[in-house]
Amino acid sequence: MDNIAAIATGNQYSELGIIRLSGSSVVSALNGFIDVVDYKPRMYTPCYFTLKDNIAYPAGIVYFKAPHSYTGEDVIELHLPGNPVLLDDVCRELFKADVEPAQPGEFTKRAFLNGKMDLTQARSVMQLIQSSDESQRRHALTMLEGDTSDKLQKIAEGLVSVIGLLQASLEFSPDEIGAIDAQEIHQLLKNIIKMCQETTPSEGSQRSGNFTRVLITGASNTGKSSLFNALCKKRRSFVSPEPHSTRDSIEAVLDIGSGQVCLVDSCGTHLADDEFRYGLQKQYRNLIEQADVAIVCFNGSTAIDLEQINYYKNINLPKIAIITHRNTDLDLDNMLFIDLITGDGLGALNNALIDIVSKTNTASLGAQWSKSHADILERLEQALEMLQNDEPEEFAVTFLEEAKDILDNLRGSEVSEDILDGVFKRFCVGK
Ligand SMILES: Nc1nc2c(ncn2[C@@H]2O[C@H](COP(=O)(O)OP(=O)(O)OP(=O)(O)O)[C@@H](O)[C@H]2O)c(=O)[nH]1
Ligand SMILES: [Mg+2]
Repeated sequence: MDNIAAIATGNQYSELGIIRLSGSSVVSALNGFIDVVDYKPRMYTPCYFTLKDNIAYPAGIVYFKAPHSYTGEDVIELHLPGNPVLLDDVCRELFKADVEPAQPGEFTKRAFLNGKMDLTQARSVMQLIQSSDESQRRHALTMLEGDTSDKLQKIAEGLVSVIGLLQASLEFSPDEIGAIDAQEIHQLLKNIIKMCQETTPSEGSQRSGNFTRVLITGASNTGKSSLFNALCKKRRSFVSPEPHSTRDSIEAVLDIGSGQVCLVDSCGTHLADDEFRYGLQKQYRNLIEQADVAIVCFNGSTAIDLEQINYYKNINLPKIAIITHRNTDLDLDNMLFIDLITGDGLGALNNALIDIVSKTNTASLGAQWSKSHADILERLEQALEMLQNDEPEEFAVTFLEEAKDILDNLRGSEVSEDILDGVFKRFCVGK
């Protein structure tokens, strides 16, 4: 595959910045830039990186030779001083050579395609990058370590053997294959159900419902609750000119025409300068973690500071910016003006929502995992009940095959490009 590169360490000033490259010819792609050629895999090699201005920056490289790397391809980590401007310049120069900018999640996608991890683990990488609270981080880590993947693998294997046994008993007479003990099949299925129950999704990953979650967020007093009420056509959320009037989030199922979404009104985003605000901020982080789409409100009648603008830019979700109160000359991606007193602009927002939701791969990892887990368990229990009640085995096989399909989809054993892209596009670039 083509060479790709991205800044792996984020856009902040720090002692060290890392650009990660992956591809079949990253070694030669770096040749003109660094002053070392003979470096050993998995060793840190100090070097100088020369930009077009002929300034040689102190650098270092760590080379991971294929297939012993994160992506399974040749990977080079280029260590440089952690200055975002310098890192951007270096990337720009690399992109003029034989290197393409990495798409969000592309490193992990390549790892998946090269058999370095299964889809459950890849999704966990995404959740780990996005996780803000400790229980979510632990959940992501357990899956990443392959613990859950191993269990899912065992469940899948168990299912294949039970389905195989049942199909054999349907297709062949006992004279041909010997009698298959019904009790043995029941016991096998009970073991699978027990294994499945033991892989219950952790609390941190659960959330209500399985609709696309549209979170209304933004600073205090920007009209979030007014917008929530206007969209719901009901006075559900408390509106007041006082800041911080919304504290607990409020949810409503909303029909946007193309389907239903779960709309969430939330507390304002605040700097954590006291315990009360810290509590709200923590709550908000959980909400954004669970959201699939963000509507970010800005109050056009007051000065919109850089913090709010950066907040919008940094949200790693499909998003819409809404200017309330009064239009401004602010220029953000996907921006709409809405007058919540007259209702002007609500139709345009509804259309924008239909558009963005149709492109969103709805369920976040937690929701998808919770839902799939419940669906699998339900089908396994139904199949067991049928077998125990001596109902026709064909029906039990149908339920077991459905459970297997859901499991395969979750593990990525049989996944289409579309689903893959949906999963990987929500990573940040550099992972
Ligand atoms: N003129 C005008 N006033 C608005 C508009 N939207 C909201 N308001 C008023 O702005 C004030 C704050 O609105 P809220 O909807 O409570 O704002 P919020 O973002 O939910 O605020 P918090 O929950 O406190 O963070 C209320 O007095 C609203 O009536 C608008 O588009 N135009
Ligand atoms: Mg409010």
